[in-house]
Amino acid sequence: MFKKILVANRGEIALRVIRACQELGVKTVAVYSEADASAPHVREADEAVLVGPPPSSQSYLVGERLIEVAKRVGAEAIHPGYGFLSERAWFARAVREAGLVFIGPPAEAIEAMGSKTAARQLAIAAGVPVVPGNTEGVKDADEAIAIAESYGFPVLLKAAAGGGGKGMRIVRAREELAGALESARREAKNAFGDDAVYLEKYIEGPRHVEIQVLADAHGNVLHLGERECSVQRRHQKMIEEAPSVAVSPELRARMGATAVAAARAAGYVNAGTCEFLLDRDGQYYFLEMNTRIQVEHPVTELVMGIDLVQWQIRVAAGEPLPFTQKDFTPRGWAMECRITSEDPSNGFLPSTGRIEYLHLPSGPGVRWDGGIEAGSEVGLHYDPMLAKLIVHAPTRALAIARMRRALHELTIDGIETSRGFHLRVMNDPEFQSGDISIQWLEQRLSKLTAPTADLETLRLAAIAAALVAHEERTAGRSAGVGSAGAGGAVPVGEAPRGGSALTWAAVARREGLRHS
Ligand code: MV4
Repeated sequence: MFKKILVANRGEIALRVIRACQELGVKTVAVYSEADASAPHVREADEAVLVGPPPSSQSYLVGERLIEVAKRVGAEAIHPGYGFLSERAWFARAVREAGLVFIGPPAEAIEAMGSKTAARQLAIAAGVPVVPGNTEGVKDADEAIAIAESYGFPVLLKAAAGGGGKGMRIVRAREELAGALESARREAKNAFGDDAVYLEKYIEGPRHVEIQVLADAHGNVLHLGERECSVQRRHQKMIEEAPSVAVSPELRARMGATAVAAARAAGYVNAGTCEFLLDRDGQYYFLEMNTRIQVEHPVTELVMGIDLVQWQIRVAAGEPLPFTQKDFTPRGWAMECRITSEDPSNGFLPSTGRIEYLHLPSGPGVRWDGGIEAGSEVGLHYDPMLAKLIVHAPTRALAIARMRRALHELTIDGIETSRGFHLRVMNDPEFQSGDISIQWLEQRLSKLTAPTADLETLRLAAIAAALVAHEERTAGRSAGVGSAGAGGAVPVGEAPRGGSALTWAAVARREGLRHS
């Protein structure tokens, strides 16, 4: 096992890696920008090195400097987390050439999956189902029209170098193709420096289901089931769960075997994820492979009972996986809400400021993977994701009830966050039914972000809430809001149906007493 690892990231994932290392008895070295001098990941690591000014292009993305730091402090390996340098093949290669271990897949596997057209070719060769489409960039509009007409409209133009939805255009009729091709090329060129665009049949209303894979350097490749990631907005996932209501044990086994075949074809080692579209008929199509640990990995950890980040480190150190495929059957239901510094009532505008007060949820089945604390300054230099709230329960209905309870326990003062939005999703009957697709959130957004009451009603509620809280404080006893008839008691062991489990009065009481 390594003695010391450099953590080339910040925020919650840097802390997540540090925690894994602490449990493995591995020393950690944090790196940080000037904006992060007092960040929790800096304090929790055994050592920390300043690597540059706030912009990530001058700090967390300067690979050569991070490698230099790793060598200077005597680290043997670098964990890149997600984002930043995690999927840059040149960085994985530079780390290896410096005589260090990159805790992730080989540079060649990152490269093989980095180009979407190359990944499609590799998948097809491995017998992995992909969406009907071509596997090379289209020459011109005439060729695109000919290909599109062979599958039928609608089709989707995609950037060959792409990912994350950039350079994508839905084309519903032949007249639109030439214009869409031109704008997709322009966007792809700007985003990736490569204007190659190819074409796929457009799948309407699918789910986004991904399979976690884990591979060691001894030829063992296993899958850890699926994550349902359909609840997303503009290609940003908001809520993830494991398992998926749409995946039976039989489908899980088939999709899992497909993901393992794709990983083997790429020479994959370490943790990775195969993304699929799952259509309404239960057909699935490989989209791409993410060659990193993902934000949503905790839901898999909870239902499979394994620490994925520790296993990333162990397989990077050469340990063989001691598991067989039979060891991985999901137990219960896990759900994750991404807590972001965005204002849902204002078009998800990023919110900045100081976290004045922070109260974290806890209790049975609750996990908080965060990178913030009271006093943290939230700026615009980095991703707005502050933390992840993850729950685990026996069933999906109980996981939703537990998430609702945990979201009610959470207080973040000083900035706007996605907390209230998540509460409304948990209370949404369509979300509760599980009948969702990748379009669901955007179609439902106006209902989920509409003001709940007019301003005058809110003002009166706030005054009433302050009075209730004051009354209880000065009376020096618990009035028990429930006994006054305003509380929302929930029968033990039951998932509350519809509506909110906690009324304004109960919330006021908790908040009022918490701050006193
Ligand atoms: C698709 C698709 C429908 N049909 N491909 C979006 C980003 C990239 N990972 C692939 N994406 C899609 N590819 C075909 N042939 C719909 C999407 C898509 C999507 C996929 C996963 C999660 C969210 C999405 C949101 C919009 C579109």
